[in-house]
Amino acid sequence: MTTADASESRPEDNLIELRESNDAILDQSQLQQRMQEDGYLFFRHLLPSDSLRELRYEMLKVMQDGGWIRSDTDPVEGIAEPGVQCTEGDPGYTDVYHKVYALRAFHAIAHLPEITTVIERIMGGPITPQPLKVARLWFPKYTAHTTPIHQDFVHFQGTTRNLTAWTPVGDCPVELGGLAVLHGSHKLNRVVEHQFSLGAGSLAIDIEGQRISGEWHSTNYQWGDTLIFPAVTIHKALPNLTEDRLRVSLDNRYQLQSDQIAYHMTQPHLQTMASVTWDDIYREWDSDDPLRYYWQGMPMPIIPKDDTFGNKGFDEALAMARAGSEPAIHHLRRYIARDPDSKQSRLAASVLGE
Ligand SMILES: O=C(O)CCC(=O)C(=O)O
Ligand SMILES: [Fe+2]
Repeated sequence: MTTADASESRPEDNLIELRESNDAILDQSQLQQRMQEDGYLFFRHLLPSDSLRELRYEMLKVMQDGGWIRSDTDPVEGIAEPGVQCTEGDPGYTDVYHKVYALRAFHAIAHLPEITTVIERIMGGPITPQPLKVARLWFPKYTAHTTPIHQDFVHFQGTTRNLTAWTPVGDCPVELGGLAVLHGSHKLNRVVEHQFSLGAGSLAIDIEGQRISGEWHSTNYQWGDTLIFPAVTIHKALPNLTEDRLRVSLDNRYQLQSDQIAYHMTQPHLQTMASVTWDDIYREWDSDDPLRYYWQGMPMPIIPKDDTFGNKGFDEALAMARAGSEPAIHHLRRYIARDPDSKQSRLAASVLGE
């Protein structure tokens, strides 16, 4: 996709262009067949760019007011304030993130018919966007914290047939750090072992160690482009290598209304990091807004979250920190900064001798 001389070769130089499926968008069996072949479907300009442009302004204005975007710039440029870097797990991230999370437009995008009709066609029955929506606000050159190689099931659970839809809020060329999928990896048809890592979700797959191979597919994303994949497709984010631009994207999940949902997917994202409630999120919304608690009354059974994956990663971080691993120490310090009295923070403090 991109070329570079060998001296400046980077992992993303070996990317293969995503297969576009706009030509098959109305053809259910073609969509299902391509999903079966590739482990993803990719559509150019699926979401309306006027809605996304409005959303981009609103999101980046909140980030500018929160000190993340240079105050002397137009927020839509997404130019990060020099010296500011934070990510999921940092208290400073959650403060601004939950202000972005309160924007109605951010939730509404996932419900647009442009996407829900396509998801319904792929899944073949009545679907719903899951209540827990996600935004990723990724600082430039903060590459140790790039989302690592993973499968979504370990984080979002419910069923492995759930679909994720990833959309940048703005153009997202490769160097800004878009999403890449491991072509055909869904054919493993199982959740593979994950271990502790920095980056969103804190869990990564060691694909070499597990002898999993394949080609990485990605693209220079444009406004409205949407990548859809099931919860066992292996994927990762590319590093944001730009000088000064923030990467802003959405990843929302969809399920059949008849399928079960894990409890945490009915709650706001990063809730455990800041104990935010839907009433907090909805504070400025109209009281009769149909998007408030829209899932209540839908038939899906709610099941408890399975903490096995996360607990294993945390135990690995403890062991690695004991052995002096800097990323693991950084991870444990975040727990302590967030909530020094939690059980995990006390374990972290005893390992770090703090
Ligand atoms: O955007 C990112 O950095 C991660 C997104 C992701 O893993 C997903 O959409 O499932
Ligand atoms: Fe993911």
